[in-house]
Amino acid sequence: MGGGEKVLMSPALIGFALCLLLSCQCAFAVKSEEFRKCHEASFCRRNRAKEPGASTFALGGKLQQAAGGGLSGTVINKDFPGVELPLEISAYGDGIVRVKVTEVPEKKRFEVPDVLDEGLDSKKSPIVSARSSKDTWLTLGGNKLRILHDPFRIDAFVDGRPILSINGRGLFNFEHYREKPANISEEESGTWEEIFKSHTDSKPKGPASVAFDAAFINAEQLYGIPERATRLPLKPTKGLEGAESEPYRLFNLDVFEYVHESPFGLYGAVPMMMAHGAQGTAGLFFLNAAEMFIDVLAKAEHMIPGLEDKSRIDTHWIAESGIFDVFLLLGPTPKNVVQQYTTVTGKPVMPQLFSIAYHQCRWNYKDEADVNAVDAGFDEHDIPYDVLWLDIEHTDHKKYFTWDHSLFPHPKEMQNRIAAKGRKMVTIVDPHIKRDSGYYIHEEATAKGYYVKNKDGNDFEGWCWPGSSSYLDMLSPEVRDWWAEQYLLDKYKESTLTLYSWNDMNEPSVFNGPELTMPRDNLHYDGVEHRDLHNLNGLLFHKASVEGLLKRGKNNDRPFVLSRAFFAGTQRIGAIWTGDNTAEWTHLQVSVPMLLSLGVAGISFAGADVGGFFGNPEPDLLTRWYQVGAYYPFFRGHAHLDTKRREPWLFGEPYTTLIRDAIRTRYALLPYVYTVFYEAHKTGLPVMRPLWLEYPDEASTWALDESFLLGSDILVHPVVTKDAFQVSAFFPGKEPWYEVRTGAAHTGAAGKAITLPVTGLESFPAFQRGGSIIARKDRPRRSTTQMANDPYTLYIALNSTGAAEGLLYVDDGRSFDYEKEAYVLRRFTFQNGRLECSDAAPTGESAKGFALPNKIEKIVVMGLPKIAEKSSTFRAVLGDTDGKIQLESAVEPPVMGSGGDATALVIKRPWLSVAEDWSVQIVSS
Ligand code: NBV
Repeated sequence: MGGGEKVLMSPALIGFALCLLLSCQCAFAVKSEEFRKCHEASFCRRNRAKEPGASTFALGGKLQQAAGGGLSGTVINKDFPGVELPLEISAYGDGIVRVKVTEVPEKKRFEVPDVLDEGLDSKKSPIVSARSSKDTWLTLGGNKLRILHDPFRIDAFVDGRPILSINGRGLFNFEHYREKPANISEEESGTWEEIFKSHTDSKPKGPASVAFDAAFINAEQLYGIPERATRLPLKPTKGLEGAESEPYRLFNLDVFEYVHESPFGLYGAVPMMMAHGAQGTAGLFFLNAAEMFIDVLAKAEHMIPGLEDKSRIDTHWIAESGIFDVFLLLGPTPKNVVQQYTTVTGKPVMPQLFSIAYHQCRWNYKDEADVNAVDAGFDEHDIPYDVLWLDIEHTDHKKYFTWDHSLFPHPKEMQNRIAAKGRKMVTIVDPHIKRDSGYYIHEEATAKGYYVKNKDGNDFEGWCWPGSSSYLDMLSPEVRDWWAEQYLLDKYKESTLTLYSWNDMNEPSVFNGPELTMPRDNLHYDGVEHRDLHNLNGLLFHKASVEGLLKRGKNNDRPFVLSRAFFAGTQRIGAIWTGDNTAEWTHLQVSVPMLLSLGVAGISFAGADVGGFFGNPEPDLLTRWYQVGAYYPFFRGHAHLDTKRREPWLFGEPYTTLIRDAIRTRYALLPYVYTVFYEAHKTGLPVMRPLWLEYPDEASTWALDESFLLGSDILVHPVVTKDAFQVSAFFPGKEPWYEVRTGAAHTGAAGKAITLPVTGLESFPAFQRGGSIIARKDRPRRSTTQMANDPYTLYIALNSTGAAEGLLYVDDGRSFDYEKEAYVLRRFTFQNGRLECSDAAPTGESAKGFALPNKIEKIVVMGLPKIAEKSSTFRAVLGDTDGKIQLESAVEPPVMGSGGDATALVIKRPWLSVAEDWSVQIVSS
């Protein structure tokens, strides 16, 4: 037990009770009183109650040029003479500024490791500064920063316009470590010991909070700070007429049966916010992994001197401990902000192709016969899938890296059988280690002292699935390295190279811990308290597992590990999902804003359990979920142990056909989705995007979060209500959008949404942008492996000038060879009836060691003017560089699409090679 806990029941009893509670299909949802509110956390209470102007902090002296670029100085607290807090200001180009305030190194204040991109330091740029008696001005290219000396305040200006002000309201607070007073006054209650429910937090270091206000000048909407099940635009929590609501909370927790509309923090945390309005976009990233509360204010009541006339949205950030380490992201566009943020925390991984295809999961596929039957079921029903998952019941008594041989007597043969069909498997590996003297992982971890300690320095014991458990201390690089080795084929017995991994419960979930997690006074590597790193815990575990697959990967495979907990920077490590949702329409609805918010905060490779984890979806809900899920970046069906079986063919017709169509649509679009992932990997732009990210000037998009874009070229207006007969659809931009299923064209209506009919369950509104060219693979197959050599179909969606353009990225779909330029990036352009295919790889880079044999089997041109004369003949003429005709292909005349005006011209079997340069002219005669 954590030493600080008051034991009311024996751990065994608590564990048993909790296991029962958690594994049963309970009729009630999350109990909000189980989770700490701001007023129950003394650090939040203290800071939230502060009146504007309360800050007693000032700049200590002159800012100096620091070694390696940037400036350094000190910040002082006028209430505590003698306490000097080192200050560092760095710039990375002209769009990113880092302001860091900490304590002297001897105080060992925790600074979050493993989040910043490794190359960030090398991007530091010099700062020119000019000082007056009141302030110091810093110039960063066209942008400026003003540091006010007293009170300490930072204002950022882009092209002369103020966009962000830190401590303008005077709420900056940095509680330095101090001696424990002999008597604790009532005012200080909760600062040196704090009780929540039956748990006592010993708080040996006392008050250590870090807080500040940030004003986003001229912003209209705020987004970000995932993860919570709520709308994308952040609603105000304070300054509202009537009652205040809870501030947003960032504290990674295993929230049992979360509800669909709640500001509660869920399994992961990214302390990054983006503000957008007519004058531009700005962002803020607070690198701090402690528990955090954030208020968004409805009204700007307190004037900021010098910015009195500016409209703004105020926010107040309050962290329990750590340091002030804030990155200002100066935009000025939403895309710039995401790019700046991912310059700081790293670009998303490039996934293996199989991992963005369809995954079939369930808690649990019971045994080998079940695995074989499910695998065969997909083939019998002609439904593609790539990965079959095994949940905790596959292990020997929840000892991860082992097999329950009574259920899975031949794990290797099973994996190989699945692999022979070109598919993969995933097994779950949770972070709680069963305290069982016969379990090699536990024995070694104990002997080597690798467990997180309780406040008294003994191995922490908590309760989780295996019963009494301990937790590896992933803050220690040595422990991570050791953990990674457990994935080696000779360590993880009966595993194979086609087995990948899944880390659940890594918040960490501790059934008998405070708020179902680890006591804050537990101790990690180098004496770091759990409170300091809590939100980083999941990332560290995820990272160690990924390192395991890298160590194992003799064949140079890109790793794939799905994690439930995450933090800023997780995008560099792998995929995440939104945890235990419920089979209800509201959960299908909220999955979209949840994933959009993650993308805004850099985490693209994410999905929600298709079908809903708890409960039994009606067949129409399941069908709709597949239709939406086919456009999630990560696409996996999953279900709770106690739910009815729901493999895609179990509901009969028309559902099997409709689910098959949805999954096949995803497979057909994979070349495009993979290209979008490549763009994300290079630029940081999310795979799934809110409309305003692509159309920032269209104010009507700023609050939209039901519709979304996949990349820039596919727009989805998902159907997320029962028996829907229409959806409200906003078409951004001025160009037409073509329905993916029918080719019917729609155009925006001057900033207004239009009503689109939904004719039945088969009708699902997804559109291709006019002006884009998308390469698809339309032949239905069993899995991505069988699609490798399939030919492409080009879908050319013309804009109003009859032009279109698109990219196609291809590599081996599997290895890191693409980093050595073994890839192909092709550009397709269409203008004046001429389609051209050319190289789009940066100069000097091209397919080194990667040959792309695939041909184009069909070209569909949408949006040509209606041809009255069906008898007109068309020819597609392929000329070589000298203009000689190489090939002539018959062309089907434009056919009417079901939208009335839509026309599509189809060039059949041109058999053009994607890897070669060519052009085709469409000629009518
Ligand atoms: O491992 C069992 C489940 C898993 O299926 C689910 O996806 C996780 O989010 N796990 C949670 C623990 C049980 C939750 C009730």
